[in-house]
Parts: sequence; structure tokens; C-alpha cells
Amino acid sequence: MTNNKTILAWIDEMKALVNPDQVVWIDGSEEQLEELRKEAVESGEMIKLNQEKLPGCYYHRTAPNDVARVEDRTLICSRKEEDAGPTNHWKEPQEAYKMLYDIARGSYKGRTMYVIPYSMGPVGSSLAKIGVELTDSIYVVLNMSIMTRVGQKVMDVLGDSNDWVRGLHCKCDVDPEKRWICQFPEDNTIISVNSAYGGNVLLGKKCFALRIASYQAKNEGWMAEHMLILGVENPKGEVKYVCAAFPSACGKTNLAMMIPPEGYRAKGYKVWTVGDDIAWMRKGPDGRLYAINPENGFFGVAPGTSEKTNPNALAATRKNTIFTNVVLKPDGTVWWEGLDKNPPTDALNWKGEPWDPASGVPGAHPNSRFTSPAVNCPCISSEFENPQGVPISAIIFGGRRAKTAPLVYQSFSWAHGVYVGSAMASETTAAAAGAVGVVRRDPMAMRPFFGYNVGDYFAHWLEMGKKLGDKAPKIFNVNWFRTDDEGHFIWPGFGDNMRVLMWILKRCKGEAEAVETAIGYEPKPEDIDITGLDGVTVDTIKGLLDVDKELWLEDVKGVEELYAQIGDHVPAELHAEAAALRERLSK
Ligand code: OXD
Ligand code: MN
Repeated sequence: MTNNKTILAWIDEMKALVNPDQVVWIDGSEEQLEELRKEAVESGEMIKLNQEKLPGCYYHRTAPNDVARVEDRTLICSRKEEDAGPTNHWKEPQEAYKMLYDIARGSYKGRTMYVIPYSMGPVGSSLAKIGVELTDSIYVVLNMSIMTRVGQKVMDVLGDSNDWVRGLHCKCDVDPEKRWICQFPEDNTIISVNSAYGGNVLLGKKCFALRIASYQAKNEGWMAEHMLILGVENPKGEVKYVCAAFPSACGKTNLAMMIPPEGYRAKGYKVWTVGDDIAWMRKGPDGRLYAINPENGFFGVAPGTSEKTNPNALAATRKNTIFTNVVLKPDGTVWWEGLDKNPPTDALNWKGEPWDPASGVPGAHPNSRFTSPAVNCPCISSEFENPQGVPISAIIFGGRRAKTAPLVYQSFSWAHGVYVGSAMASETTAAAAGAVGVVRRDPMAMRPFFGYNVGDYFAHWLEMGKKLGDKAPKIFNVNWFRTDDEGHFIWPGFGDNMRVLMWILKRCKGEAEAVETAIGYEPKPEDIDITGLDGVTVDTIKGLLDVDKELWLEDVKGVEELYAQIGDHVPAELHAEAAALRERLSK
């Protein structure tokens, strides 16, 4: 498939290490993928679902001890520990290679090595990048061929270049004690052993598109971010694009695929999805910031996805989708908590055991997933394949804060916006084990994904602002999760978040006024459109925009503690932003 010497030499080296019975190159053809699906069904690795109801869909179960990303076993192996920074686990590269090679040695014996050439981003786009993943799992091949662009066309574009990311995945015995997900940013290399769970083994996603790419982006002057990308079309047919970063469990996929309220739809407003998880952004020829979604599919959390919460995501799962760790019904269809109110009584749970919904134990794993092609999504943007990307008007940060953050505010400047992103946080919910309401700092929603020192990452953001100047997107913060004294959410969320997006876009066009507060620019309460919203008045909005200075001073303290933990690498400009905010709040 290629004469690229750097690829052939590396594959020879890896072959000698893992010792496969045979090597199969993934060419991207439907015939080859279909053969692999058949083989996976024969071996029991996958189950073919009801082809009338779910055409092209398959089912897979992971080992029960291998169901999520493993942050404490994810390492950034930069030469200097300081370059990994305090938010990452680190190992010296030579030691890490030795440890990983000892685990990987001979582990493909009796197995096939699949070679997956893949492109993150439209093939040939100047914003795209190429990787090669070696894996001994057909499940990985089939997921990668949904989540990325794979095959011959990728090799053709790469030619003889050495600018590609090496990725070795060895399933081994899925032993959690020997599970490691290692990134070597200085070597463009990823090695993942003893897992078969998506986030750990679909190496194009978190490992490359965020950890390795964030490091490349710093060196090459662009940005790799954990952000959705969506377009809002107005009745005149003009589309404006925004990116948004949220920590997990804040409704990122739902926002990316949002359906505007009826009143907006009637007027002709539409929302288009470019991406639901990752954005790669670069300054374009006109000086604006352009974004692509490097992925080609959605690796979404199934539980909670329904006709009501996200009909577009649900529609995307109705064909050519791989379901992992959901409930398997006897008619060869699938179910998960939150899909509807009719849990099946004669189904198998995610572990393959007969499941009684009355048991109170969930049938689908809370992190069960669907892997669906992006083209399946009814609201996929017509610009999804645009190699130039889409121009970004606004960057939105958000979190889950019961009392502190208002519904929406705009930063005073790019540098202040970088402070706002660095201060991102979410309060823990009852859905996870541990104390409720504890603030977890998650700068730019990147905490598990920085490929280098978080302080240097902040500095890179400030650099990008200087490079973009007055063409930089405006930066906003939103909070859909303010609660009343009884703990009920005040803002309806979901499609009604469109009302907040409208103010944001008007601000970007200079068409909306704002009130200057200590924390940033806020809308005038009457400027958030509440037409057709039951139970929400201008006073409700006033309450949602309220800023409690005591809580905010506490929050600045939390951010300063984070900065202290990061140490010298935090840019002075961010300390100055924190100090200025403290001063404004103390007035
Ligand atoms: C994801 C994540 O799976 O952020 O997208 O964990
Ligand atoms: Mn994510």
C-alpha cells in the first residue's frame, strides 16, 4: 500500500517485537471491512444485530474490568518530567519503552496484525494529520473505520513524508495491572497495552487528536481542543460557527446536535453539527480562526440518549453503528437506561447475563457507547468535509455550577477569556461515587488530555490570541445548571440553550448590548429571548445572571490554588487576570 520507508521500517520493528502470525493492511474498502465483520461474528467478538431494524449494526461487550479511560494509567512520556506538567502522570521515555516492550513482546503470537492508515480530518486537508495504528483487534479496526478516514487514500496523501503518528495497540490479556496508555509527544508515538476499551485503544481520538496534537499544535502554532463545533443558520441562510468546551456530564453531544425551540424553527433557524468532541483550529488566510472536526464519527455515551434528549444522536445510531456494553434484547436490538420508559424484561445486560430491570441494577454500563458514522446524523453540517474548516465566531466554556456561574457572560478580552477557560470547573453530581458538590477544576475541559505542561498550554492560548488580534473569536462562559433552593434546575436547557446562543452570536456581530459586571459582560435580562418559555420570566433570567461576590471570591481562590499547584509555568498575565478579577469583586 505504500513505499514510505519510515512506515515500512517501523512496521518491521514492531513485527519483530510483537510477532504476529500475519499482517493485514486496512485498505478502506467495504469488501475488506465486511470480511472482518464476518470474522468477528464467527469468533464471537461481535454480534450481528437485527438487520431489518438496525441495518449494518453490531454489538460488542468489553471485559468487565475494561470499560472506561484510565487516567491513572495514562502517561505522558516527555524527556523531562517538567514538560508533562503536574496534571499528567509521567515516565521517562526509555524506561517507558522498556516497560511497554516487555509487555508487548510476542503478544500478537497466534494473532493478526492489522495496519490501519488513518487521517484525522478530511483526507488531504492542510488542517488534517495522519496516523498509522497497529492493532490485534478487529473491534478496533471497525471502530477506527467509523471514527476516522482510513485506507489507501491516506497513504497516497502521505507519500514519503515522516510526518505521521505511530500507534501500537496490543490487547494482550486485558490485564488491568499491566494496562498502560502512553504518549511520547516528542516521538509522535502512542503505545496502548492491555485494554480494548474505545477511549484507550481508538488511538486517533484522545491519544492523538488531543494529547499528541495539543503538543504538535503548540509547536506549530495552532490549537487542538476538547470542543464541539456547531453552526447556527439564520432565516437568511447565513451560518455562524461556535466551538464549546464542557467537562464530561454537561451535555456536550446534546448541545452539538441541538434542536432549536419551535418558535425559532418556524422562523427558519437551524443548528448544524460539525463535531461533538474535538476541534482542531488554525488561523486562516483571512486572519480568522478556522476549525475542523478531526473525527469522522461519534463515540457517544448511550445512557440518557433518547428521542427527547437528543433525537439527532439517536437517529445517527440507527444504522452502521457498533454498540458497546448496552443491553441486548432478544429481537437483536438494543436498549439503555434513559432510552425510553420500557426496559426489556427478557434481555441480557452489558455483561451478557439475564437482566431484571426491577433489580435496580442498570442493564447498560453507564459508560456504554455507540460508534456511529457522522454522515448518519440528520443535522450534520454541509461543511463537515470542508478541508478549510469553518470560521469560528465564538468560543464557549461551560461547567456544572449550582450557584456560582451565571447563565452566560462574555470575557472582557482574549486574555481574560483564557483566565475563564483556565478556571473551568464542574461540581460532582450524585451520578458518580464520592461527595456531591465538590468542585473539580478542569481547565478548558482538557485536564485528562494535555500532552504537555498545562501552564505552557495556557501560554500558548495567550500567544494564539496575540496572533489572531482583533479577528480572534469572542470568549463566553455558560452555565445551564443553576439550581433553586430545592436543588431544581432553573434553566430548561437542551433546545432552549439556543436562546443563549442567540445572545452570544448577536454580541459577536455587535448587535446586542451588555452590562459590565465584575466578572465580565452580561446580557441585559430582557435581551435573553424567553418567548414561548413556560415558567421563565425576566425575573428568572435576572436571578440566573446574579453574581454572588462571596462565592466568586472563593472561586478565584480555587483558581489561584490551581495556579500555585502548576507553579512557574503559569503565565504572569493569568495571575494578573486573577488579581484584577479579585479587585473588581472586592469593590
Ligand atoms: C469522551 C470523553 O469519551 O471525553 O469523549 O471521555
Ligand atoms: Mn470527550
